[in-house]
Amino acid sequence: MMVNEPSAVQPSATPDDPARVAEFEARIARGESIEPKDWMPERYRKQLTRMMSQHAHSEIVGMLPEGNWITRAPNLRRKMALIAKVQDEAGHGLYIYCGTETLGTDRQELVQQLLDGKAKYSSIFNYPTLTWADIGCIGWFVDGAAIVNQTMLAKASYGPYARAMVRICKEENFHKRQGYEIMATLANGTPEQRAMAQDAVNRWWWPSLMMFGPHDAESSNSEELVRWGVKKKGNDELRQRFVNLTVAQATAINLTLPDPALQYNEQTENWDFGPIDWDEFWRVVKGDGPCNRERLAARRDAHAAGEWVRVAAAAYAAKQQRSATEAA
Ligand code: FAQ
Repeated sequence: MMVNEPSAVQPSATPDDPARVAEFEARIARGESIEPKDWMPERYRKQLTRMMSQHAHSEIVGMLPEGNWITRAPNLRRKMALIAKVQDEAGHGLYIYCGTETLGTDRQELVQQLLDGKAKYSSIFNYPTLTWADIGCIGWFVDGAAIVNQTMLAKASYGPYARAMVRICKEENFHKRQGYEIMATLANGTPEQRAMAQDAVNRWWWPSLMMFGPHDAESSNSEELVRWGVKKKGNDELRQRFVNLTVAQATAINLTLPDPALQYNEQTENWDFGPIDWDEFWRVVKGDGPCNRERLAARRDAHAAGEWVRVAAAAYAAKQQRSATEAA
């Protein structure tokens, strides 16, 4: 993330009418879906725009580490699956940008914020994909974590976001399976393939836990987002759910999660895990991760290379408009 400090949404200058806020919160308490034309507090709109645009940017930047391996996939079947996956991520980004537009912010403006290094995207996409096993690990861990997080968001109070999440989660499930299958194949392969799989697990495990965001006590946005039904669970609960699910999956393919403190807790029925390196997390969030600069440079290059398409599309639309006016 090429940004400076965490920028929690600022309170809006003009406070919303308390009676309308109370009515809005009563709707949320009744489990009603908030739709684009409904009244909503300005801060709800801003918080959603912040979170959804970060999510959309993550999907688009998230194409880069995997796209990097399309030409090097080990066989045609793997190549086809990977192309489809990367294409799906582009689709997810587009649904979510469209969802954000329903809140009144143009996609162009959001993309510009990303290109200017002013917008956040998920920390996980600032790590390099060094071997083919990294592609398996992204599907297994990163899509796995995304499913845990987004299954909850599919029940979010804002209708367009929740509906986008339903479809996205279906596709992420397929992505996770293709990743886990790659890992299972490598783990059962030659000693070199096994070592490659274990090395990828060692490098991707902790950054995947960071995807869920800071501990709840440090999470500046959670309290408000949970109150407004956007987040249904806090960061820590979702991270714990991901750990609980993943331990058994690792055991099934004889790979070891790189955490000596990982231990089943009979009382809580959770897998306890060791401390996360939050210094590393914030370094990456603030723009100083292993690939932050490379990722933004790639997005800027892609945007510049696509300029002619935008110009052509605008010229075509203008021509269609002229023809329609002349015919009328
Ligand atoms: N990376 O107060 P909180 C995917 C920031 S999609 C960077 O807890 P919040 C699919 C946070 O923005 C992955 N920054 O924040 C795929 C805030 O800063 P701000 C993306 C992070 O919003 C797979 C500050 O820290 N998924 O993987 C991160 O309540 C494979 C304080 O944090 C989503 O975006 C982080 N990991 O909770 C694609 C899901 N964590 O804005 C391609 C939707 C926190 O105040 C290939 N988003 N920060 O300046 C969410 O669920 C939430 O936004 C959280 C963060 C949970 C990410």
